Order: sequence, then C-alpha cells, then structure tokens
Amino acid sequence: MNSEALLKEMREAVIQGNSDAARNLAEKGLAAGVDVNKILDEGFVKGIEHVGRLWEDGEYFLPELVRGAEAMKAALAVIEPAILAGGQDRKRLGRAVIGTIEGDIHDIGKTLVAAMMTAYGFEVTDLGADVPVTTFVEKTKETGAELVCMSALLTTTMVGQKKVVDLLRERGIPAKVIVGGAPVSQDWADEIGADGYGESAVAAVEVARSLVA
Ligand code: B1M
Repeated sequence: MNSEALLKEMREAVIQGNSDAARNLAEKGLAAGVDVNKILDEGFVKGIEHVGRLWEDGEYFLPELVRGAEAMKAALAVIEPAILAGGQDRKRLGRAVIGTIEGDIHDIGKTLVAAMMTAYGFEVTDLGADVPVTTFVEKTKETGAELVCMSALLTTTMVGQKKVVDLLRERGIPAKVIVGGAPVSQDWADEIGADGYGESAVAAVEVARSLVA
C-alpha cells in the first residue's frame, strides 16, 4: 500500500472509531518509513478534525466522538515513542510543566505538544488534563520550571489560563507562559499576558525555544 492510501486509511480508522485499525495503521506507517509528522497531520489529526465536524453538524453523537478520540489515542500511543526517539536537539533546553486547564478533559493536543517538547530537549512534567489553577502554580514552583504550558479546547475553560497567569505573577514566579488549543489565539495570549502562543505542537516548540534562548 502506498503512503497516500495508508494516510487515507488512518483518517478513516479515526472517523470510524476503530482503535485496532488505528493502532495497526500507525505501526504500518512507521514501519514503511512514512514521516511521523505526516502520519499525524495528514492522517490521524485530519481524521479527528473530521469527527469534530460531523459532531458539529449533528451527524455524530457523543459515543462516536468518544470512539474517534479513543482511536486517535490508540494511534498516538504507537507514535509517541517515535516522536521521542526522533528528537534532534537533545541537549537540555529547559524545564516545563504542561497540562490541560481545569474543567477541560481534552488531552490529545496537549500530549502531542508534551511529546514534541520532550523530543526537542525539554524536561517536561505532564500534569495531565483537568488540572486545577493552583496545581499549575505549585508544580511550577516545585520543579523550578522556566515554562508553563497550558492547553484549552473549550471557550468556557480558556479563562482558567488567565487565572494561572495572574496567580503566577501574584506569587512572583518568573516562569514564562505558553498557551494553545483550538479556541486560543495570539490575541487571547496577549490579552491575558501570556508570553507565547502556539498554533500547533511544532509552533509550541519554536515558541518554547525562543523563550528560553
Ligand atoms: Co470535545 N469539543 N467536547 N471531546 N472535541 C471540541 C473541542 C469542539 C470544538 C467540538 C465541536 O463542537 N466541533 C467543542 C468545543 C466547542 C467550544 O468550546 N468552542 C467540544 C465540546 C463542546 C465537547 C463537550 C462539551 C461535549 C459534551 O459533552 N457535550 C465535552 C467537554 C468535556 C470536557 O472537557 N469537560 C467534549 C468531550 C470530548 C471527548 C472526551 C469525547 C473527546 C476528547 C478526548 C480526549 O482528548 N482524551 C473530544 C474530542 C476528540 C473533540 C474534538 C473532535 C477533537 C479534539 C482533538 O483532539 N483534536 C474537538 C473538535 C476539534 O478540535 N476539531 C472537540 C486533535 C488535536 C491534535 O488538536 O487539541 O487542537 P488540538 O491540539 C493542536 C493545537 O490546538 C495545538 O497543538 C495541537 C497539535 O497541533 N495545541 C497547542 C494544543 N494545545 C496546545 C498548547 C500549546 C500550544 C499548542 O502550548 C502550551
């Protein structure tokens, strides 16, 4: 099977919510030497975006959304070690804490950003999803992280990012803050006083590198 056909099947596996197929196709893609970024961007991520659109159009309901996310995560579990192994610049660039803000359980994008940052030489403490504002601040202090990275996928949870920025500043913690996630923008980052915004996982790494340079 050529790589275009493989990528199409990857998208389909997520759209159909078929975790076994997603896992197998991720393995097949890596074994065939398809670039890991291509596997993600043109394969699985396109699939989950399509699921989001079907859900928005009322064609998919919550069970299909959940199955799509599970298939995406099954693929990610195979791909993550390849991202980590592919890290080029392995000298330690800095420490970061990362998580999805409280009230928000979307963790696929955050996990990608964490894997990419680790691959590029950051020491990343992944706090998971639905992370309380105070946990971000306490863990930053505890680990001495230079970077606080926050993901938000819901317009209703974005505001938590501002609360973290405010609490960090209030406590005099000098860490730089990067925000991201589908509803987040450079304007929002500016508005809440974050130091950087990443539109994608790759962009997040670039911003992180520039902030610790
Ligand atoms: Co939900 N969901 N969801 N969902 N979900 C969205 C976000 C939504 C846009 C769907 C839609 O309406 N089209 C919508 C939000 C609307 C809004 O607020 N504007 C929505 C909703 C409404 C909900 C629920 C409320 C549904 C309900 O229960 N009625 C509910 C909320 C639960 C909660 O969090 N409290 C919910 C639940 C779920 C599932 C659990 C079923 C599942 C998540 C499973 C999981 O993550 N473990 C899910 C999914 C899968 C989605 C969609 C379809 C896909 C999200 C995703 O994983 N994308 C999503 C629609 C969409 O985004 N198109 C949707 C792939 C991922 C790689 O992209 O996370 O954007 P993303 O990350 C990118 C960039 O944004 C960036 O890099 C990543 C890679 O390039 N990035 C960063 C991310 N974080 C970054 C941080 C950075 C920098 C860059 O710096 C720190």
